[in-house]
Amino acid sequence: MFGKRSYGVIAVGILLVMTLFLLLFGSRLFTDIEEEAHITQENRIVVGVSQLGSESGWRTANTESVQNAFTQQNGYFLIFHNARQKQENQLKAIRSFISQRVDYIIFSPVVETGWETVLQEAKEAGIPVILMDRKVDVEDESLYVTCVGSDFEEEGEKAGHWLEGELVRQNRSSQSVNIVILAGTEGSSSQIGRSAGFATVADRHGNWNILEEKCAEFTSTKGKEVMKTFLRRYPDIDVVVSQNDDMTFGAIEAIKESGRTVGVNGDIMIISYDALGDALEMVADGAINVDIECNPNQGEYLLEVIDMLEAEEPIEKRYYVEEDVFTIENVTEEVLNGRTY
Ligand code: GZL
Repeated sequence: MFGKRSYGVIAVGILLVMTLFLLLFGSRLFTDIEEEAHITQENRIVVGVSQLGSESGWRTANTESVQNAFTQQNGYFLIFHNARQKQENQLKAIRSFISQRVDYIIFSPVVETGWETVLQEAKEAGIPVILMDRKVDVEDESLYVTCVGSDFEEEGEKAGHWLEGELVRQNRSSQSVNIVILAGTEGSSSQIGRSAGFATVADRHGNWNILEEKCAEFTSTKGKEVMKTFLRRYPDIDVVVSQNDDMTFGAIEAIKESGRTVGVNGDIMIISYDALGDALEMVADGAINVDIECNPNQGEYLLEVIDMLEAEEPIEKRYYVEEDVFTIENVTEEVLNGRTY
């Protein structure tokens, strides 16, 4: 219908109209978007979160709970940073939150020490700091408002108490028991607390021999590697205490590859922490004897704390999340179907 020349004229005409539109309204268009972003950010509470990494299934669930809590719909502008297990990355992230003048800083400290200076900087900037999951070891506790997390020492004691009861049940409470411990990130409050809590109970039993405690970084790869070392060094291990499920998964692989068996009817008892859904399946199957829950769903607790701070209500120094202990006796279908992580 139209010759080639006509199509060319039409194309040039459309280009001219579009250019004219952008010249007249383009700057306003972008300004509107920018202002909109600025306005929405202005009307929202800006929270800077430094997450320590993504080393485990627990950490993934913890991150999801934070991201599901601090949403635009809930009135928040979330700046989220993953430090990939490095404290220096967390320090950089916190300083960038300070320079961006966020309303709140939340972080899960990868280790307990080395935070005084940056927390002092946040305090001088008038930005409240909330600890998530793990604690910091500081002289001046006014450097942070509160901590939402677990009582790791209690978790360690729960593991010890379970083993006490189990050995009585097996009529082995006076026999020699050889124990190895896969520890989490050295210097993290979860590792410090769980090790201390279990040791408190173990110290009451002269027949419990802790052959070795070794860091396996809360990862399944390292858990398998360290367990292989333990199996080479100690031919008669009775109990593995693994400070998270990811290390447990790796350890069980190593034990099975060595020809030994695990769990309720196995050679080696498995005590684990976190209570991830996949691990609870293994509790139900009898491969893991007991799993001490560590609840990663802290987003709602953090949201409530900030609501209280916004309303200038009094704040506790610590808020503990609810946690349970799982064995084959209480891991029901309902529990398994109800797991959110
Ligand atoms: C516990 C948390 C630990 C988990 C691990 O609160 O700090 O770190 O037990 C995670 O799975 O890596």
